[in-house]
Amino acid sequence: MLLHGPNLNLLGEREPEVYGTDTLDDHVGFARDVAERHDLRIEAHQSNHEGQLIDHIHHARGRCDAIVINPGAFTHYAWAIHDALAAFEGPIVEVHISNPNAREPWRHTSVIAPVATGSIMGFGQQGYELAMAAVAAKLA
Ligand code: CA2
Repeated sequence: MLLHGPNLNLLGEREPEVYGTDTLDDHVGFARDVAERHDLRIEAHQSNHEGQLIDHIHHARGRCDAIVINPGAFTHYAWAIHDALAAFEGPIVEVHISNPNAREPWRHTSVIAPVATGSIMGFGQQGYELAMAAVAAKLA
């Protein structure tokens, strides 16, 4: 399952210097192509609502092999997403298009990282490619 959090539906519309010009559909399409090369299929969701993301995570349990998640700004304070991910049994990869550690101090904390198998940040769209390769390697 590939999950995107709040405001990521606006990618490509603002702040191209931080997030590039690709839209969310571009990133998801790219991730799908890469996943197929690893013999993986993607179910993708984006939501601006914490509870809806949590519902998606619950629905992934027992059904999806791995979760790749860009939680948007929920990364920095959404402990309920942390708890939901902690109840997921497979690999979890946290992805960020920008490098939050190189930005404002409030972005330096991730409450997702402690329950992720690993985190990939700062590589733009390539982060999704790295995430799919990491999932494939973990599942192999
Ligand atoms: O770098 C990332 O992928 C982030 O998860 C993006 C989040 C940000 O809060 C995280 O700290 C890092 C925010 C995405 C907001 O994206 C927009 C794109 C265009 C217009 C408005 C917002």
